[in-house]
Amino acid sequence: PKTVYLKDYRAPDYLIDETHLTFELFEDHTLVHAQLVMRRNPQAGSGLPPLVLDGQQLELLSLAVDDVPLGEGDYQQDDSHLTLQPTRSEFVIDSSVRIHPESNTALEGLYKSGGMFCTQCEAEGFRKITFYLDRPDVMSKFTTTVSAAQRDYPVLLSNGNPIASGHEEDGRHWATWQDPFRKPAYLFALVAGDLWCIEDSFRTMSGRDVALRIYVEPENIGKLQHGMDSLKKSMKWDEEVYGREYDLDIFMIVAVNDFNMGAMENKGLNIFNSSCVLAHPETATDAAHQRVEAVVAHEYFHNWSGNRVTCRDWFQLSLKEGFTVFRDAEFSADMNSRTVKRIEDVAFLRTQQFAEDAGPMAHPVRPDAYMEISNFYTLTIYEKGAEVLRMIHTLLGAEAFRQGSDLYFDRHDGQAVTCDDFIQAMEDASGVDLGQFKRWYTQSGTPRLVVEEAYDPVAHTYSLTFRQSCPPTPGQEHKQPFVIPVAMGLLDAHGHELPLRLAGEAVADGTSRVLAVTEAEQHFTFVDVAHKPLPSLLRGFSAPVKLSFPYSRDQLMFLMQHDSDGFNRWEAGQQLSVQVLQELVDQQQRDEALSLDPRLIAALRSVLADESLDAAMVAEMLSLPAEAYLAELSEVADVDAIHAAREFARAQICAELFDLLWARYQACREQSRSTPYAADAAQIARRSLQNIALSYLALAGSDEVVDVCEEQFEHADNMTERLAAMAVLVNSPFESEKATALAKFADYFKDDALVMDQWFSVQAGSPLPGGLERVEALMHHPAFTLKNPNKVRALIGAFANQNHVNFHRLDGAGYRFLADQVIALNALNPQIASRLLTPLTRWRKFDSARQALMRGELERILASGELSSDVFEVVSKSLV
Ligand code: B3K
Ligand code: ZN
Repeated sequence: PKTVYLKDYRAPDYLIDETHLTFELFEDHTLVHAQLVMRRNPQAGSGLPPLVLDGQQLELLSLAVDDVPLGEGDYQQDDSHLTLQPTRSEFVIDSSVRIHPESNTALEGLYKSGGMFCTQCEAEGFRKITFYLDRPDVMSKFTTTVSAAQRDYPVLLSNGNPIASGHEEDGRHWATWQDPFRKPAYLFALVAGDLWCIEDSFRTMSGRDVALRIYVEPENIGKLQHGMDSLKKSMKWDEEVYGREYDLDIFMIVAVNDFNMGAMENKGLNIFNSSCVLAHPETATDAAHQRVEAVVAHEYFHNWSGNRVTCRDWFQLSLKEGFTVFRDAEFSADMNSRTVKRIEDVAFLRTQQFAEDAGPMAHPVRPDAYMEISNFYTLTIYEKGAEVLRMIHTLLGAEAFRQGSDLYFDRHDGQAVTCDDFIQAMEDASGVDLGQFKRWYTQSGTPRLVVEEAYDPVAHTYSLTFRQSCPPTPGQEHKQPFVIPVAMGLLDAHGHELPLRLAGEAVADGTSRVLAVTEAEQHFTFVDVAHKPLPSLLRGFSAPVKLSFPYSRDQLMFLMQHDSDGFNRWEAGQQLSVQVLQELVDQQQRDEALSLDPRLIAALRSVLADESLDAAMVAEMLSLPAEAYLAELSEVADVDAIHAAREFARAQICAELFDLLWARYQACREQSRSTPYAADAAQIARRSLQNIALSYLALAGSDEVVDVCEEQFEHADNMTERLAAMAVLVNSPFESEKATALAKFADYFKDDALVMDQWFSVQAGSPLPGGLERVEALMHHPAFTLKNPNKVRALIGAFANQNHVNFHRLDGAGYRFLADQVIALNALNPQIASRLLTPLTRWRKFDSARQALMRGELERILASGELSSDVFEVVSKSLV
């Protein structure tokens, strides 16, 4: 595969003003007729260069230009292009091709999921449907006719509005859809199937009524209400917060079972992985409900940030993805608990994206080269991209940011643009120079920010010195300083916030402010500071950096109690836990008896005892940093020592705080029993406290705890409680209770694919010995198939990503197993194969024995035969 470079970008030679498509769907093939109304792009030079259309795996049946059929000598074809020589600057191309959705296991282009036809075109799937200029800067008006057997495919959908339909005499029927908005081909969608829908409507801010429909296979019709509620909330929020109104008369979502990603924002016809839109209290956890709300919002928000204004090329992917993740995160924060949302997002970013930034696939938010664009739908593009947007929001303030986004949407409506265009709009609206800030788009790696303090008791000044640096990443040895917004405050000995006045300022300006660190080394001096304060730094995680300040454990306990910033209270607890756990890891490595710093217990005791604290915060504070996060923080991750240390700490917490945990558990469970389920913030908070308490209690191993576990498993009216109780049993030594629970669960839910995914995941994640053998056995379970991405993620993905001790077995069997699955999937579904590989790419984090084993498996994959560009790129870059 060859590398594509941003520097090689050229505007398209030709444009496609209109695209008229006809699909004839059959069981053993599909015919696609495309009529493209084309013209020379006046912005791309003079003369008539050859026209090079993209096309892959297409069987060309006929081709004509301006109604004149072309013979074989009139065009050239290779495995991914069709080239011909236009003779006029305006012309019409007609092509007919045969494709095979029924055998498309890559789930890209047109494919079948169960009994329905559906599409996934982003990024480059449309070229597997017809010959086209498959690039986002070619925007066209689409008219689409779909014809299929009426009995099996009563519902025929595409983008835009339905404009005609009819019947043929042979049991077939057809429908024509027209999308009035010009769009790139990656936003094209088609669905045909035996689907039911729920319907609702939304009145927009200008008073138009929009029909809302969510389509699903009939057995899932009862799981759509939460998705619909989420959609209506999203539409309202985008009007209120961004002034963005929906623009078509109809908005549709279709749920499909086989889908590579979460969902896709096709214009007017979003296609969703069923896991991201179906939700019912009895089958979906609170986390799943929140994910549905977030993904529905995300795809809906793309209608402006992505569809009305799209990307010029795929290097600009974060233009739409980072922005839209930032938008959906703010939406979720407004709908639920802002602090808890931020804690979850930061924990995820620091564990996963920081690891990506430190690995062989590290790339900037705007990459400058790729082999396979599908590999660049990454945590860096999405999550770090969202952090970059959040920093702009922080630096500009909410009001100027909104003016900037208004300007961006107005200025570029209907265009395909770049990250620079976005920044320009933000600068023009705010007057703030973001020139240096743009390094966040071009430099990869996670910056380090080392902070030192100095107090002068005579002058009453307090200075903070910031030193930033960024480790080398592939292709980027040296980095220039970033603009790092540090939200901060100063606490006095009573935990009160001090007014903040920097040297040179006439008056103090509030008690929390944002310092912009722009130099490699920079000092900020506060004046009028009567006593030495304690700093609260990087409030709300105001920048995606690794900040270090030499806090003592006592200072961290103080911040846990007194910081006015909820995020930083949690963060202080995490830092305390990290210090304490790292000490245990050291003890374990030296073969010493483990001894837990009692201050951690004391801190958690006061958190647990404080009934006034939000239950969600209590649950978050009780959660020790994940093994993956501890691994990320280590120079060389000792997975066994990390696991032993963390388990030891958990057991101590259970032993020392049993009574408090028990009391809070019982109180929560009692409320669960007496209140009907709702997926609202208060109940979600309560259940998360209840479930984490139960997971600690179970470590006592006593009969009373087994009893409450079984009670919760049997009698809960919702999946959040039932699954948590089952997970606790699965991770316990109570073999017979465990077996009973697993069997009952599987028997009851065997026909519900999404519930069985959870059943697989819980077992795949269990750190008890023998994990690999259990996973291998589950691969033969009748509900498992490699062809369904959700199943692959639930079983293999959960094992390799969440079950560190078993996956990193010293004999390398975990690595060998993963490599075998990657090799099998490479032929079936390259995108899923390549994603599954991620844990092996992190080999540099481990000891030399594991490094050799992991590299060995990467080399085995490389030598295994014909590799997809997806797998080749990741494996070859990982071995460099
Ligand atoms: N834009 C899609 C991404 C699909 C990419 C497939 N390779 C999902 C989203 O971010 O909304
Ligand atoms: Zn997106």
